Amino acid sequence: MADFYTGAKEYFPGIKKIKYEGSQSRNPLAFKYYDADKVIGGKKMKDHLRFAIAYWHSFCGDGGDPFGPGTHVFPWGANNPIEAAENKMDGAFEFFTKIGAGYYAFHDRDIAPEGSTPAESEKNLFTLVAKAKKLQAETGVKLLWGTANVFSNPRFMNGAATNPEFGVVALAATQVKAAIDATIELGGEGYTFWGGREGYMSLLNTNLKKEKDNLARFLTMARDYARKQGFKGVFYIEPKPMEPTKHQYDFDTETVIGFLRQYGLDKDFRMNIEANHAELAGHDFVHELETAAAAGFFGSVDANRGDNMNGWDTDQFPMSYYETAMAMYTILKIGGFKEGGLNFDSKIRRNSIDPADLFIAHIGGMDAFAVGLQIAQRIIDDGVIPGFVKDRYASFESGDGAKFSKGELTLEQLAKIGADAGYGKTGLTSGKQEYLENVLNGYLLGL
Ligand code: XUL
Ligand code: CO
Repeated sequence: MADFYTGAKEYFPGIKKIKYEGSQSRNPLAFKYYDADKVIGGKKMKDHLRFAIAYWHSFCGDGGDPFGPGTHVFPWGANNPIEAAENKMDGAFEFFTKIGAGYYAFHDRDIAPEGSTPAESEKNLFTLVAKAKKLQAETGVKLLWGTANVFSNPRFMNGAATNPEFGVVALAATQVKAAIDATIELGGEGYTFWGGREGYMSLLNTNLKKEKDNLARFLTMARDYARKQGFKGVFYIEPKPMEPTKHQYDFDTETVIGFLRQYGLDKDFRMNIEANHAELAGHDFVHELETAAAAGFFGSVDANRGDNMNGWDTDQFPMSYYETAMAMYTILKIGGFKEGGLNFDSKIRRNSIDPADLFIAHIGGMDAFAVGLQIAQRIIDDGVIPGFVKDRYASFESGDGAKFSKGELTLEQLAKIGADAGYGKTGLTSGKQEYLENVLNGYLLGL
């Protein structure tokens, strides 16, 4: 029996299941570092990393950009849009099983075409959901999260939940309700809200307060509906500061946490952090992860990277071991993923047109996180970096410092402690950043 799924036709012929061959391998279609069953820190790599494939980039995006049409030719040829969607789904599950990813993620419109009425759109969606359910059972691949595309169709050009026209908000609801139903039907572990066009281009035509109130009301309704239908998973908000609007309401993790708390949504929603979005907000990827983790809002990751030299969402595949190590260190420190995972919200370049390129790109991304995981575990096991950080804050562990931490001091008492101690050498302690960077570089070089 083949160790991968194929439908009636094999869509990636000549490519077998991708295997781990080790760092010395020169085979572009083999993992060099991702060894799914290898145990790191008591857990298999595959269970740490929980890789997911993004349906939209891998099977829908055709390489088109504002300057020219698509360059990626998909072989899903069919007599009608439903048949094409079914073929595409066969191709998608063939890819998931050949690359060895345990999860996938989709928007409603990625898997099924829009119909001419909301009812027909929903019927189309559920035709494909039935097929996905069957293929999930056959292959063991699971749904990390589902979502609704309420930003591509021109009717959403002024936003979905934040649209100034109530009628559009109601049409967005038809999609979100159906996408929640689809996610529940497929056992999805999460449901994501990326705020597509929820933001503004100009305050001259925008009632910002009303739009944010409406967004919160919409999210509350979606949460209540999903819970009523028995959804036990996590709701994610995916922060992004700009693009497509000039100012997205879900700007970054801190902004979203404030929003969730303001509107009483903080119990059900967590963060889906995308590396490239973090960069657009002027943050490192790891800053966003650490910020979410510190506030108890860490959920899932959209794995990709931007380009330092330009300011838009390039959605390139992750390849920096430094970034993946820092990311995995934060994730390991809080005990790893629970419902979330590493979803490759990444796309191959417009000029990467060989069928193998989609595999090569994912292999590189999976290897990069496998390296990052091992470096992160090394940081923890070696203890030098965490030990340094622990010692740096040791003065809060005993005496007056401990009293301060427990909230047992007033400002007057705190000031008296300072005054009694005097200036002396207090505060003149090295932060040793360069030393710690050298230690990390040593790990990255395998020293
Ligand atoms: C857009 C983006 C989306 C979300 C899902 O920048 O990241 O693909 O991940 O809607
Ligand atoms: Co994303």
